[in-house]
Amino acid sequence: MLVSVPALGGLLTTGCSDTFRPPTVRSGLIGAADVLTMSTSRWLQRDQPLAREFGREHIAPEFPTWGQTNPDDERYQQHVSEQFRHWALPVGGLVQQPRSFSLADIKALPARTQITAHVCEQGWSAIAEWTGAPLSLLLEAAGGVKPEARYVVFHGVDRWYESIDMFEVVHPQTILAYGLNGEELPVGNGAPLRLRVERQCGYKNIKFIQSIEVVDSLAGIRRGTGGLSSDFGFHWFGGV
Ligand SMILES: Nc1nc2c(c(=O)[nH]1)N[C@H]1C(S)=C(S)[C@@H](COP(=O)(O)O)O[C@H]1N2
Ligand SMILES: [Mo]
Repeated sequence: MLVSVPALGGLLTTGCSDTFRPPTVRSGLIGAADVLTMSTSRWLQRDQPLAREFGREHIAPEFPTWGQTNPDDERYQQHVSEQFRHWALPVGGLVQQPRSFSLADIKALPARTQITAHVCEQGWSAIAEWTGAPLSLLLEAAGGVKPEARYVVFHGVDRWYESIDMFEVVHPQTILAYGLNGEELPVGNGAPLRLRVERQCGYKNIKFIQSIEVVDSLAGIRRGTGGLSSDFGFHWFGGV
């Protein structure tokens, strides 16, 4: 019985592109929910609407710092003390021209500022203003992605890792943020660079990004589900 339920979910999305299907599905009933949640969200979002943006008056007086707030890593602490002047972000894998970006390179890309609600799966939410470079523009600056590219994987200094698919990558609000509420992104919130992926829960918004890798499959990333949280049982698709 339990086997047939995910099979039903699979059937519903058979013939649709990967956009509607999670790369991995948990077992049992919850697996059926994984497929239905993602396929339904993606159907509703098929025209890539923006997540709700708010007015300045809704910004929370203090945006929380949560999870890892100051990685205990010697090189990272060195970068903090140098205000990230010598920090660089390698972008590799399935891009036409793998390269590194300094923080100044990233800030030189056309910026996007958005006031959005962050929704943590652990029961809190807060509205803040984020400024950063659209991920799609960064990938373009690396020559664009190769035709077989399907996911972008982010690695954090604290060994956190996450991935998103191309549907999320091309969304205009998917940015690599270096600014929070008009200031430099604080260490507690992931300095110098963190992902904002506004249609997904807190855990997908990886902080302390230290490298980016474009891949055709998530199977080779640690335990194979594409993220630290999903490797430990969360749904890879963290749709809000
Ligand atoms: N590298 C890294 N990224 C992370 C985390 C973390 O512990 N390490 N925690 C996640 C979770 S669960 C949430 S809710 C947000 C918290 O972001 P904040 O500290 O800016 O509030 O970051 C996410 N990204
Ligand atoms: Mo979270």
